[in-house]
Formats: sequence, C-alpha cells, structure tokens
Amino acid sequence: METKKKTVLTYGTFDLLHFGHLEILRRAKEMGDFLIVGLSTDRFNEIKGKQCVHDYQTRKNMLEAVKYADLIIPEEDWEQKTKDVQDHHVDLFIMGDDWAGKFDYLKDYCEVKYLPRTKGISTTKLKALL
Ligand code: C2G
Repeated sequence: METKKKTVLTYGTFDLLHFGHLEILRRAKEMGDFLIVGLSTDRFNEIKGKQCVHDYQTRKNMLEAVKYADLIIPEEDWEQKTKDVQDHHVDLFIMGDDWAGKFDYLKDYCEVKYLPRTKGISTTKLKALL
C-alpha cells in the first residue's frame, strides 16, 4: 500500500550557498519525501533588508543543483506562507532556529519545526572574506 508522500516546505535567501544552507536542506528533506524551497526574490530581499551577491535566477540555479531540493517557488512577501502550505499540501514546515516561534501560526495547517543552525558559517561571514 502506497504511504502518503510527506511534503516539507522551507524558505530562505540562500545567497552564496554554503554548508549551513545544505545542512538545513538535507535535514528538511530527510524528514519527508518532497522538499519545496521558497526562495526569496530580489524584491523581497530588499523588503528583508538583505543585500545579495547573487540575483534570484543564479540563487535558483544553485538550489536546483542541490539534490535535496525538489521544487523551488518564489518567496515574494511575508504573507504567502499559509497559502503555499495549503496549495502544496505541505505536511511539515521547517526553518532554522534563528526563526524559532516566528511561524507558529502555521501550526493550524501543518507541523512546524525549527532546527539548530549550523555553527560557524553564514553568508555575512563569507562576504567579509570575499
Ligand atoms: N541557516 C542555517 N545555518 C546557517 C545559516 C543559515 O541553518 N549557518 C538556515 C537559516 O536558519 C534558514 C536557511 O538556512 O532556515 C536560509 O537562511 P537565509 O538564506 O539566511 O534565509 P533568511 O534570510 O533567514 O530567510 O520567510 C523566511 C525568510 O525568507 C528566511
């Protein structure tokens, strides 16, 4: 009997893709069968106050090369998560624990888990090295 495929959803900017990003994508994928990544658009990064090295298409191309990511969707605003969860029949929402508690409203629609960030690496650190 086919067991229902578990869909997982996470969001981020994923600029200068690094090991910390891969680690959350790996763990998120391992908790289900299909991982959707909401990738912040360049416009949304402006709203988030994030200066990116790579534009959306480049960040999308890099994520599509990551075996854990099954589908990349654009993240354009703070409001779309509930609709994304419903439209894609998401079972589990994952974010790094720097966001702990921020998306608990999604518990009405799916499981919500915050995973420990990978220590010692960040896009900000990498930019300082560049
Ligand atoms: N991350 C991590 N360990 C690091 C760096 C990042 O686990 N050393 C995780 C973050 O916690 C986040 C994901 O990687 O879950 C993506 O990080 P960012 O690209 O910095 O995303 P952010 O700007 O936090 O955007 O609506 C949610 C936002 O779009 C999240």
